[in-house]
Amino acid sequence: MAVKEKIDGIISSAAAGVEACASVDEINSLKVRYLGKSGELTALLRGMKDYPAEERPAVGKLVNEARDKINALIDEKFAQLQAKQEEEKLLEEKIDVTLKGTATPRGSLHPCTLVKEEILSIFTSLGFSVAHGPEVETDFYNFRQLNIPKDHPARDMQDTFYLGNDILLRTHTSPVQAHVMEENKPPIRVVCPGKVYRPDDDATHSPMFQQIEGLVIDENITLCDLKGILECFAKELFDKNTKVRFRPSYFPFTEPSVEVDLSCSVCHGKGCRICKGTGWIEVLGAGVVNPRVLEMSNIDSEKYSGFAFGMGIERIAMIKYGIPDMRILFENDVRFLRAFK
Ligand code: 2NM
Repeated sequence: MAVKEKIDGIISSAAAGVEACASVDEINSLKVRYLGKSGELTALLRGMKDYPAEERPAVGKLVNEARDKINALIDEKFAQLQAKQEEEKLLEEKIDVTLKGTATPRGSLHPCTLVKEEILSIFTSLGFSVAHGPEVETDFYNFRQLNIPKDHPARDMQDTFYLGNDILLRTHTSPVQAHVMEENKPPIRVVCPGKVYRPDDDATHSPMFQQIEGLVIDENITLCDLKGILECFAKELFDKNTKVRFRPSYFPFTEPSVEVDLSCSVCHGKGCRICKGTGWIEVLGAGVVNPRVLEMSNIDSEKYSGFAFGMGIERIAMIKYGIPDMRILFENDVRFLRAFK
């Protein structure tokens, strides 16, 4: 029967085709070619009417068997190729989880931040709380409330960046303490850290620097309490043998006012480069709060008295770490900053 040979021919050419397939795409197009609408087997079924009626069932059976056989070959090859393709993809995408990672370099705290945190921790351990306030202030809180009226010569001590007629960048953190006095009743024990601004710029002055000021108000507070607290602070910040010396000075918000020197922690008073041969380093300004400042904040100056002090954080960092030029603290040269890791 010629048709059987023809069908066998189709099967063996399909089998050879399947064998030669190397990808899932190729097997898919082979499937269309042999089993699709315009395939040879479909053509045979379409031409069935040309066969004598008694042969048609046998031809139909042969075509169906051939279709099943080719289908099975294709399915089997398809499964093989798909498995192979998946395996290749897995190999290609393989990652070595044992490889060393790329480490992100860790930063470090700025020396001024380290010094500020150390100073705050000394004062909080002495019972002080920490207060913050705005860097943009009014003339009232920065000056007048602190007994520095307009056109007073004391204003020349603190050259000022004005943003408007009565608005300025605070020149010290004292306005924070003015707010604290206004909003709280004594006893008050507070330290105020923060950025302050003055138009100076040289090896020992920056137009922006940081301060910490302290304020204590209670009954019977005297200059002795100030000295005791500052001695305790100095011994913690530098070393146990640090001595504190007061020299008379002037601030409009304190009376009496003092400059506070600490014995040089480098040479212990013998005289060196850091203390310029004097054995002492000027570190703070301080004094007994002027009663007028208390009265302006509605605190009864007959009943209460207080002391206040202020220091520059950059200056303390320079002393503590032996930094000769303040500008180094603002350059953010990583070779310098990394030394504080
Ligand atoms: C200093 C020196 C002396 C000070 C005074 C006040 C306040 F709010 F009580 F008036 N706060 N800070 C003060 C006193 C600050 O810095 C060198």
